[in-house]
Parts: sequence; C-alpha cells; structure tokens
Amino acid sequence: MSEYKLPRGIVISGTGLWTPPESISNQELVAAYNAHAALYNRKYAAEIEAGEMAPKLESSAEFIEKASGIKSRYVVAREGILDPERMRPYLPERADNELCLQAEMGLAAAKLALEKAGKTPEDIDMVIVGASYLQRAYPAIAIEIQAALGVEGFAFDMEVACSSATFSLQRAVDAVASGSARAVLVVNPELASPQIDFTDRDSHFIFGDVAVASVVERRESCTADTAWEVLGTKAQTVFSNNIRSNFGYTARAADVDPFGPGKLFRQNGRRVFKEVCPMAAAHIEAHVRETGSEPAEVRRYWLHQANINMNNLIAKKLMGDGANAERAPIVLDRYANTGCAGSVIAFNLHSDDLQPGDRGVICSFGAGYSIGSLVLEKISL
Ligand code: CO8
Repeated sequence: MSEYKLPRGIVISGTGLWTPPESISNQELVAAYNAHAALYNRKYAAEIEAGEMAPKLESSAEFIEKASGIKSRYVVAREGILDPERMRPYLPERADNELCLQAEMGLAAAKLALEKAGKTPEDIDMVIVGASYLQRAYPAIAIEIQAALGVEGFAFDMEVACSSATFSLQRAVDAVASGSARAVLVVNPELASPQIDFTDRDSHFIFGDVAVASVVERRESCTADTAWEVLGTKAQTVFSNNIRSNFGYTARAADVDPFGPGKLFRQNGRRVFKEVCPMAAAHIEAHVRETGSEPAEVRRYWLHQANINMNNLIAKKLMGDGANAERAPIVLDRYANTGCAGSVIAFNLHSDDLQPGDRGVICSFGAGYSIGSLVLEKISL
C-alpha cells in the first residue's frame, strides 16, 4: 500500500439529510407480506400440495427487530409496496425535461448541505453522486444536480454499493487536496425501494430510501463556525459473492428476465455478518492508529447502518466496555439500511454535540466487499 499522507487543512464543512415524508413500520410491512404470501400459497395450492413448489412462510415483525434492530423505514412511495397484489412502489415515469426522482432527492439534501456549510453553487467546482443504484446510465445524475443548482465545473456518478458515500467523500478530499477543485459537493441519494424484492421474506425488511449530501473544502475557505477536519481516509475492497444485485442491461442480450430470480438484491446475511465484522473492526483499528489515536480514545463512531448487532459487536471490539449508543449511535431503527447513506445520516444527526478536538470516524462496510473510512477532528474557526 502507498505511504501517501493526506495534507492537513481539508474539512467537511456541512452535511444535509433529506428524509422521505412517508414511512412503513415493521408491522405494516409484515401485514402486506403475509397477505401476499397467503395469496401466493392459494394460487399455487396444487403445486405446493404435490411438493413441486415450496409455500411462502410468514414474516414476523419480532424477528425483524431482533435480527436487525430495524423498526421502520422511510420510503418515497409506500402505497404500492403495501399492496399485496403489487409489492413494489409505484413511481410514475417522468419526462426527460423533468428532474428525475433520484436527482430530486439528491438536490434536496444538497441544498441543506450547502446551507449548513454557508456555501453557494458558485463556490463549488465539482459534484459527485455516489449511490448503490443509479436510476439510469446517462446523462449522469450528478450532472443533472449540477445543472439544477447552477454549478460550473464538472460532475460524475460513481457506484460502490454501501461504500459509495465514503468512497465519494474520499474522491472529494483528494480533489481538494490536489487543487483540482476548490470545493466539492458530494451527494448520496439512495433510492433503494424499487430494487427490493418485497415478496422475499429474507430481505423485504432491510432497506429504506433517503438522501444525504456533504461539502468538502479547504479550511481557509470555510466560513462555518465549526467543521470537521479530515485527518485521514482509507479504502479497502475484497471481492465477495455474498451480496449481489445482478440486474443490468445485458439481461436483454442474455434472453433472461431482468427482474427474474437473483436479479434484485440478495445476500447470504449470516456469512456477510461473520466475514464483514472482523474486517471492518480491523480496518478501523488500523486507520485510527495511522492517524495517531487509539481506537478506544475516539469520541464517536458513525458506523454503517445495516444491523444493530453488527454495530454493537464492532463498537465493543473498538471501545471495549466504553462502547455505548452515545459513542456509536444507531439510526437504522428508524431509517433501516440506507445503503451508503447510513454512516453519513449518523454523522449528520449525532455530531453537533461534540467539542473542538474531539475525534470521530465515519465508516461504511458492505457489498463488494467494500470498506471506507474517514477519521475526523472537530475544529472551530
Ligand atoms: N420473518 C421471520 N423469519 C425469518 C424472516 C422474516 N422476515 N427472514 C428470515 N427468517 C428466518 C429464516 O428463514 C431462518 O429460518 P431457519 O432457521 O428455519 O432457516 C431464520 O429466520 C434465521 O434466518 P437468518 O439466519 O437469515 O437470520 P439472521 O439472524 O442471520 O438475520 C439478517 C438476517 C438480518 C439479514 C442478518 O444476517 C444481517 O443483517 N446480516 C448482515 C447483512 C449485511 O450487513 N448486509 C449488507 C447488506 S447491504 C449492502 O451492503 C449493499 C446493498 C446496497 C443496496 C442499498 C440500497 C439502499
């Protein structure tokens, strides 16, 4: 690995969080799923009776909360998801001259981040959209957001599943460090609900929709009262088939159903849990030490929000008996797994109370596998 040392003086000066107005509780989601399963089992009663097909088993709100910590999730459109005959959101197609839904979500978060940082579109040279899924291939969602804001310069999209936010923040930090941009707007609109198989008991409860955004700039240009100086960034990827989404444009040429089995999100959750927890803890430990601190001294960990048991395990490994919900806050109880946005939501909601000199870590871990972290220190200006 390279010995590159990040120059000091690059800050995250503001973040924004856009939360969809609609939410679905576990109880509501499970009621819709169970009604769908009953319809399915009635429809295929003869095949199930003959042993040719397996019946769909019931889902349970208690299981979901115990296994994951998730109690509810926000979604852009709940009606279709809760219809046992439909089981997916209803999102009417928009015309080419209308802002697309993912850009609209990202734009809302971007405006909040700019306001928090005290920046205008004229201050921004580069816009990055990082997300687990992109609504289309081109023109880039980032360029659509750039145009809607009136930012000059350039913009691009990138996808690294759950690490799309930390990896895009790292690209922003590099751009500011190298001087290729004065300030970068990082936007992470996670539009998860259209790709969830709400008819699959193992995964119907996992994800929610949300958008977050961040402004990265130099300390000298920062006009906010306080900011978070980036002490270091670290990224790691290790190939794994345990989390996959095979939906893609080549399905048409392969003569397979683009929405058929295995084409939406699927995972081997147990194996992910077992393999990713030690990798993430070791990654964070090494990164914190590289920036001159001991893991137990770090004031706050804004961890990826996939599973509360995973986060508690990692927090315990990092902070021992000092681990608690104040030092490793949980937002997945309300937001569910929001892909790459989870750790930034935790940062947005749980960082204002910290004092100058306090250190914290934003860390993502998920599909790829991919792990991304930023070690931060609060500064006053
Ligand atoms: N209701 C009742 N029972 C259920 C349900 C349900 N809904 N689902 C499963 N069960 C049953 C299973 O069938 C199983 O039954 P049996 O023992 O008879 O076979 C039993 O409950 C136990 O099932 P599991 O072993 O699967 O349960 P776990 O305790 O492992 O919990 C979890 C499942 C919650 C999925 C857990 O394994 C987990 O969270 N693992 C970590 C996964 C993780 O972090 N994944 C990352 C995913 S996301 C990501 O990185 C990239 C995707 C980006 C897209 C984002 C867009 C926003």
